[in-house]
Amino acid sequence: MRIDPIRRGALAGCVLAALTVGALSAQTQEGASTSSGVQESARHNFRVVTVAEGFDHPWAMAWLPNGDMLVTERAGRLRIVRDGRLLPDPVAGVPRVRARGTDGLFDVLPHPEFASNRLIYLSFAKPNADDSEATTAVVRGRFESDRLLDVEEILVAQAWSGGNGHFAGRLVFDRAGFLYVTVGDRLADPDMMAAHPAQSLSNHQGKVLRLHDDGRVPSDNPFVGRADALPEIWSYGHRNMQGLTVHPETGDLWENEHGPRGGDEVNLVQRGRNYGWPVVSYGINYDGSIYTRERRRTEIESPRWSWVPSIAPSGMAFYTGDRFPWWRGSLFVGGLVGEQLARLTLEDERVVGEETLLPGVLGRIRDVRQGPDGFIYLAIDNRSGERMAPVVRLEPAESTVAVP
Ligand SMILES: [Ca+2]
Repeated sequence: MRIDPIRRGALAGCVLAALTVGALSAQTQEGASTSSGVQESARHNFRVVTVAEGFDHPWAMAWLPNGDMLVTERAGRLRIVRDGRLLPDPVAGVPRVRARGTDGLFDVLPHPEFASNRLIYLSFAKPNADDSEATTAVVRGRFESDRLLDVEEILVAQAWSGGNGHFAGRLVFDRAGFLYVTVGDRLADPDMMAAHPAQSLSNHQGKVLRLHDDGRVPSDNPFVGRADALPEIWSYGHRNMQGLTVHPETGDLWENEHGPRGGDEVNLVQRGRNYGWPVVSYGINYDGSIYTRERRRTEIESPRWSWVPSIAPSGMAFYTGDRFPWWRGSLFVGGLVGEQLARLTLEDERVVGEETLLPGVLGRIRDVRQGPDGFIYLAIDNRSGERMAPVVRLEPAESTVAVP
């Protein structure tokens, strides 16, 4: 199937330092076509290539061992891209979600041993019986013949609210096979300060949770056995965490979260720690009022990076592939409001630099992943004036890339 290149109009506003019309990169797989625009950056020049089009607010991407790509759509559909083609029918068996505003179906994550157990995990906004409230929930099911079977709820977070927004819902497995789930603060009022639910261990609002793969609570979680705490909690004091990933070398857990007006954060998530929301923040209220002037406090973890003004960070991935050797070890973060791809460089556990890629070029970027082919995949939330959005990938513009 032929896939149209990124339309030139979508490139308006970007800095195109060079236009190269020529043969596809030798690495380009059959079935993908390339735009002619070469994007320049500090370390690599690259092209944006459309992988598949026609997604309605894609939220997350994942790959199966056979090469299938799974893509969630916010309204509650799980889609399959097979051999470069978006299959017309969504996967059956996905639970009912509350799809309102920016809420709905969120992440998709295969089990680390998917090849033998065929388990897929989904996070979503789960409505209650009369749809008056919702919370973040996680199911898993067996993926057989393009359907989800034996779907079971393994988490219904204690984060119910009648309001929309701030479900978070990112999922990741660490190297030891523990499942981490981000649950947002559900937009509780920051003026509550120390009484804010994100600062209380008696609920799941504004928490990173750590579970066994079947939803059971690991006995070595930090607050197990405390009467005033829920045992699933791994870290607290978060706001709305939209990116979650594991460092490829250290195995550490990294997340990003939306601040209020200003104060988006990248955090290294550590066991039992408090990340400060809302008592310590770089941000202010959307209306310009101030709820805290505290930027740091010794007992609270400071962000490893922050954005003022906000870019509204989204999916996030460390790059480890061979396609872009100079980008190995960089942390890529999508921007929604910021309509960009941030490349953060690290030294040990510190973020030491940021490069902004694709500013205003592709629209709102919802998810960022490294594909099994070593290309960097982006799920575009939407583009101005268009209802459907693509999944694209970045490919090196040069057929041979110097190795650092
Ligand atoms: Ca914080």
